Amino acid sequence: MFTPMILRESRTSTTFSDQLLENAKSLGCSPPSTALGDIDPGTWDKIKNHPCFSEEAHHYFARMHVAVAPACNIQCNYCNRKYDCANESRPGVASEKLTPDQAVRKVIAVANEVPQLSVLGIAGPGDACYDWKKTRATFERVAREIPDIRLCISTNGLSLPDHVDELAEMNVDHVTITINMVDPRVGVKIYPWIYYGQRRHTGIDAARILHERQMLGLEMLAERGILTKVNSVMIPGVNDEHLIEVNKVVKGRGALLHNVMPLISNRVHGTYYGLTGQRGPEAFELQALQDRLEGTKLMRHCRQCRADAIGLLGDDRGHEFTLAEIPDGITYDASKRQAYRQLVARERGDHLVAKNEAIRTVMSVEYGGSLLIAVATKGGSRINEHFGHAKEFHVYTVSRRGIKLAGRRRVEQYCLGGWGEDATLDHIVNALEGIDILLCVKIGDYPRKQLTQAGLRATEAYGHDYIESALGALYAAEFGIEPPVKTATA
Ligand code: CLF
Ligand code: SF4
Repeated sequence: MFTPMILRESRTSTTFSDQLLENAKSLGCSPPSTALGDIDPGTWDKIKNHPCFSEEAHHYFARMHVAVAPACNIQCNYCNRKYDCANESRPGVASEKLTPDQAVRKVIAVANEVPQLSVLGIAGPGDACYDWKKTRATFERVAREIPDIRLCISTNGLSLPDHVDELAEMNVDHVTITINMVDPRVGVKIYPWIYYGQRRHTGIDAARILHERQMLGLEMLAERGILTKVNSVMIPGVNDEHLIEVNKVVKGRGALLHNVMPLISNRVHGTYYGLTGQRGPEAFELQALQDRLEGTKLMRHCRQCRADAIGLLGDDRGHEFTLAEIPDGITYDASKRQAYRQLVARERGDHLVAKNEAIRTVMSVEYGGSLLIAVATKGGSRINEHFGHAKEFHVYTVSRRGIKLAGRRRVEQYCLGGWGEDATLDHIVNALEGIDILLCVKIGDYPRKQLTQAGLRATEAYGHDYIESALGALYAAEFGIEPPVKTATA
């Protein structure tokens, strides 16, 4: 048995962590559990607070990036250097570049204000392994100030083998390598040149060297027990089919997770692909490819964040922390982060029980098809966002085989200043194509009607419930059985 919970909805004045603090204070919750599918306890211990390496953790924990590494040693056809590294961040306004000392000040300021912060990542804006001195200095200084923060790095892999031993010494236990090909003949269509061994290489020679260095780096990380995620950019007509082979090869060499991300390509970004009209994949194409990779561990909750992103994935607070506003002599105060972690541990225990119960419910349905359900959430594994405030929807596939995150659909916010825009609503309806049901905490009559006309049902009936509990109850109701017990309800 566990206690019903209420997450208070107050969009304007209450953050998700405030809500969690309020909830946990008023509750007697189950103890936390570390059981998570087929992941061994040692690995779970490393990923349980990492929002990228654990889908479950991303509901509770935040990462921050510091843009200390602007130099890069390769050229990708989807990057034009004016923006952050597109391997780990979408092209946008270029980040505020930081020195290691400035980065440390910023990390302390964020750790004091954002209790969810658990990971410091360096993801460019160039390549963190090539711009190594600044990366190393930043990690060393931050680890001295905040010893329990996890260190994470993202790289194109070319310089990685030179620094694996140092990464191990510094306890960097999460590394991401962007691997878009394992066949240099595919690589030549993605990389016009690389800089390696004091000179520039082009053509098949460049792609071959990059491939060999990426494979070597991957193996070296696996040998040292450093958890590795591989990011691959899906480029239709260039490497989309080839990513099946990439998946096999990287898993065979010890990658823990594979994250297939869509190419973002637009003429205004000035990239080779943008200027030559190379398109990115549609949401359904990405999902179809990910479904073909089912059975291997896939990351499906990536937000393609900027090199200076801060906060929970999908809720960037980077603009709140500009260097000019951070005092010089700032010191670290651990109290908020520690209190938050204790509360999350309790909430997570309850969530796990509710999730397992929901999975049992859907698997007990004798005859039932598959439903694609979109959920509006702002964290905490709950349906706790208004339709009009959502900037994205999490999409789940629910069938008798279980409940799976299928991805997310990014949308423009419908309601701004109390009014909804018709054009925005049209865009949202298009973005939700193929979805059967939408769950949110509130939705107005007009958008509900428009969604219904497009064949999509929206309901507030499960507002504030755990996502999985709602999906389980909904599935059972759709296919005609009563759920055993309704769990966490408002
Ligand atoms: Fe940053 Fe990357 Fe570490 Fe995460 S991001 S360096 S692994 S802490 Fe995460 Fe952002 Fe996706 Fe990257 S959502 S782009 S996967
Ligand atoms: Fe750009 Fe990153 Fe590729 Fe370097 S590795 S060229 S910064 S996308």
